[in-house]
Formats: sequence, C-alpha cells, structure tokens
Amino acid sequence: MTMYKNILIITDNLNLTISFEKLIAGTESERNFDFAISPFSDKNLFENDLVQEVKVYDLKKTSTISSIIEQYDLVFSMHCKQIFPSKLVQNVKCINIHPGYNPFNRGWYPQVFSIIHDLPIGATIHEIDEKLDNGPIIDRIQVDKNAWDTSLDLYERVVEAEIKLLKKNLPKILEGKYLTIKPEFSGKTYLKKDFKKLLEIDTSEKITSIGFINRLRALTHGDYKNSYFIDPETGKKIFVKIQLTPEI
Ligand code: 0FX
Repeated sequence: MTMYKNILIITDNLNLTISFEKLIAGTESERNFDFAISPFSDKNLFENDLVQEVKVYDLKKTSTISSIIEQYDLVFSMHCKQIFPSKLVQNVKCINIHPGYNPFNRGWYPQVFSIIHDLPIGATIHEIDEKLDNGPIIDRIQVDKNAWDTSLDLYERVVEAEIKLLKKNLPKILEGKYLTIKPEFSGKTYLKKDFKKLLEIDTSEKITSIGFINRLRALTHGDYKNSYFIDPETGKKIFVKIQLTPEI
C-alpha cells in the first residue's frame, strides 16, 4: 500500500480545479498539494480564484520533468492540455480525470464526438500510460444523453460527473488503495484537428436532416462561435447555432 504525500495537480481548467481544492480542504496537514498550469494558461486568473499559489510547468522541458519526478509521488492531470511525456508517466504515478466515458471518446471534446457518432458519454478517472486517455480505469460513470442536448448541456453534466467521481475516489487514490480495470477495447481517439474539421459547413453536402441537427447541436456550446458557412456574396463566415426545446 502506498500512501501518497506529495501531490501535484496540473491543470488548465479553472472550475474543475476550484472543485478539487474544495475536496482537499482540511487534509493539507497530512499531505502536500501543489497546483500547476501550462504556460499558455492565465496564471492571474487561476491565482485569483484559488487559495493556493500556482506554478507554471512546461512539460516539454526535461528539467521540469526531472524536478516533478523528484518532488512528487502522485500527479493528477485535471484537464491539463499538455501531453505527459513517457519519462514522467514511467517514474511517478499519474492519474487523469477525463471528460469522456473510456474507452469510447478518448481525446478532445468527447461530448462533441459522442453526439456526432452516437456513443456513450460520461467521465473517467484512470492511470495515465503512454497513450492518450488509455490507461487502466479506476472508475467511470455514464451520463444521460438526450436528443435535445447541445454540447454545452452534455458538457455540464460531464463536469458534474467528474466531480462526483473525484469525491468518491479521491480518498482511495490518496491512500493507494484503489483497484483498476483494463479498458475493454482501444476505442477511438479524436484530436483538436478532428474538431476543427467539423466546423465549416459545406453548403452543398447531402446530409440527412437528423445528421445535420446532430452536427449543429454537437457544435452548439454557449457563446463559442463554432460551426459556420461562407456567405458566397460577402465571403464572410456566418456562424450557426441550434436551439432545441423538447415539448413539456
Ligand atoms: O478543459 P476542457 O473541458 O477539456 C479539454 C478536452 O476536451 C479534454 O479531453 C482534455 N483532457 C482536456 C485537457 O482539454 O476544455 P475547454 O475548457 O477548452 O473546453 C470545454 C468545452 O468547450 C469543450 O468540450 C467544447 C467547448 N468548446 C471549447 C472551445 C475552446 C467549443 O465548443 N469551442 C471552442 O472553441
């Protein structure tokens, strides 16, 4: 049994990190928790809303990796947008909180691809190995998916599920007392470029109406300007969103 004492949370997602900080409140006397963000995230934004100070870690630097290995015995990726290099995952226990239901929808924006390809969606906590969102699963939970959900509706449900999973599993993880299961199959991995490919609507594409509705709701996420078509007259991008309202 390993009792983890020096723990690093690397994140680029503020809201999830605020929830995590609340979960560990009161346990700091037994353990040391440090928080770090990627160089492209806004340090002030994180420090304004977190109690703890925040470090900036560039995981491409070998000196950073060596120093993490030296200082910590457990590292969490809390929607960290940098890839964990092999040297890091081979030398420290690394655990990922993934906004998708593994092994379906590995990679980027899982709820988007779950709408497009009609796949289960949820949240997963797993050990990190050398492949993206692939390692042994510690726990996972599915969330409901309705015909009228947009990306944002699903995403909010997924984040809630991630926090629920963390609450349930964090004590076991910190004590090193958790069990894992092997993902049943390797699943599909979607990358940022796959998301970008979905954005431009080809106005001459033949598509079923349900296929088109699904594509639009997969790309409707609050104020984000995602899907668009090019107006042939002005050459301007015209952004498109969809609103779905089920009858009561
Ligand atoms: O932090 P996060 O929710 O998660 C993303 C990946 O989805 C996840 O698989 C990875 N492990 C993690 C490191 O990064 O990403 P976000 O806060 O940038 O975006 C949240 C949602 O917002 C996303 O699921 C879809 C939506 N979105 C985001 C951007 C930037 C859009 O619809 N359009 C956008 O341009």
